[in-house]
Amino acid sequence: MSEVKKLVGFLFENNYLVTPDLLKSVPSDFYFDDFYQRVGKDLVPQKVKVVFDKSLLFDKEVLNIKTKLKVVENYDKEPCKVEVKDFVTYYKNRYTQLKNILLQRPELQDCVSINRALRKNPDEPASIIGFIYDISVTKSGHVMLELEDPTGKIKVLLSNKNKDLMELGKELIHDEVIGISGNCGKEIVFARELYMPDITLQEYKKCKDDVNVVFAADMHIGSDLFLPEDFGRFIDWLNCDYGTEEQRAMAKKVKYLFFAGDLVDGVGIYPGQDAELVIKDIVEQYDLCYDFISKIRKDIKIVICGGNHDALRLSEPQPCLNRDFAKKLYSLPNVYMVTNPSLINIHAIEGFAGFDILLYHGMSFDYYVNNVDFLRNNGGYDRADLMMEFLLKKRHLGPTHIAGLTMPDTEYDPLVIEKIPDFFVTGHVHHDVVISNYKNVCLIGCSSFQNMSGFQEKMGHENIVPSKIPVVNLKTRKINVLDFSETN
Ligand code: D5M
Ligand code: FE
Ligand code: ZN
Repeated sequence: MSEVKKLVGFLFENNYLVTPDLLKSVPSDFYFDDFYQRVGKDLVPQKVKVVFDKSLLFDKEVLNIKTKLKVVENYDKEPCKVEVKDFVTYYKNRYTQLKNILLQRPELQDCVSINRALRKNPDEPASIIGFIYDISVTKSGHVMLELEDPTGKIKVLLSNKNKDLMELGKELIHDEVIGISGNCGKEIVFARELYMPDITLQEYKKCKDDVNVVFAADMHIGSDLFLPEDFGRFIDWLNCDYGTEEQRAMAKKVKYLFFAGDLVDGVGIYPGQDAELVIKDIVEQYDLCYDFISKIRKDIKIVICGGNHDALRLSEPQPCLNRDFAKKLYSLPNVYMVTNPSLINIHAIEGFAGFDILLYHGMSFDYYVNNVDFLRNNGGYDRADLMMEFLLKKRHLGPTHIAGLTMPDTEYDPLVIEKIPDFFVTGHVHHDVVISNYKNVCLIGCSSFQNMSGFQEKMGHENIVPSKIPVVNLKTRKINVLDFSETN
């Protein structure tokens, strides 16, 4: 007799309802004897027929794995009136934060203020740390920078004879903070070395529990291009109700799920959006989002941040989703609302430090793809991982002032990447999932659940690939990408 038949007989005898849905949920590795020892022998026979709780079919070991989630950094300040002088304080703070990171390098220990470097004699060595105020290429092909710190501005020459400097020069952008060591000329430093705040090599962590974490973004619920069937299949898979046996086994181990923004399409986000909306009310858009997300197993911890389509201010950091608009989502016990960006620690259990996840929607990518040749010529929007690497080197999520809108916090700059994460996860681009590793930080660019828009087509996006989901195993660090599209 098959294992499933034994189960059906047993449930029937004890007056439990056997539904087709229940039968579909029986795990591929189901053994009746195990089930009987675990659950069956303690089951109370029913007087009237009742539905059997299908979660009991799963191995208790997996279901009972403890999970832990802590929001490490969230930007939960109340909005306040912004004045021009706040930007001055904001940039001073950013300078101090990034300078402190750069000062961890022995080569920059004896750095001086720009004011002092300007007074040095020709040929004297000097190290300085400053914002890039200007970048240009001289007639003879050298890169000329102008660096600024709170004491002044100075020119810095990157000679075209120095190949390493020329390579680094390709990645430089306005307003990032760098360190230079070199020799002084008259009101100029001839650079010998250029230092970015960059990250150091990280420990490649693995945990002892066989658990999975899953990343998604950009459903754009409410848009006529949202893919409800695909998203529905994803939810069914999470509930072990969809996919091959192997895929369902993978779903069973999912304990954490992250959404990296643009959950809904929003209202009034761009001119003429109304015509492309099937749901024109923001609350109804979030309500439909709730209808999907509320179906997910409650033992999965779900983290949500907003994006530029969510009903939030565009200045970064963006606050958590609006409590009135997304009221129903807030009612879910397993949902954690976080800001964009935020840092979340998962699975810090039994002496293990857990994994830090930097979650960022990715709005600043638009500026960098369009303005940095180095990024555009190396895959542009197809390579969210290169953009993440680019930002990690600068230790900032949007260094260039005109790259996006910023809330000028007067206490510290929350967009500085102070703590180096284990995972850096973004959405926004809607291209195929990208996975990469930079100094052992796992970089993941999510796909979407929205078909290509007219705007994306006009902007020349060729690789819009919705409905793909990366599944990361935290024990092995193996990553599988699942495809929930219809054609799959
Ligand atoms: O927009 C995200 C999508 O739109 C993504 O595919 C990039 C594309 N996009 C957004 N701005 C630009 C610019 N400036 N150039 C090229 N492509 C762009 P979202 O509306 O957030 O879903
Ligand atoms: Fe989007
Ligand atoms: Zn977006």
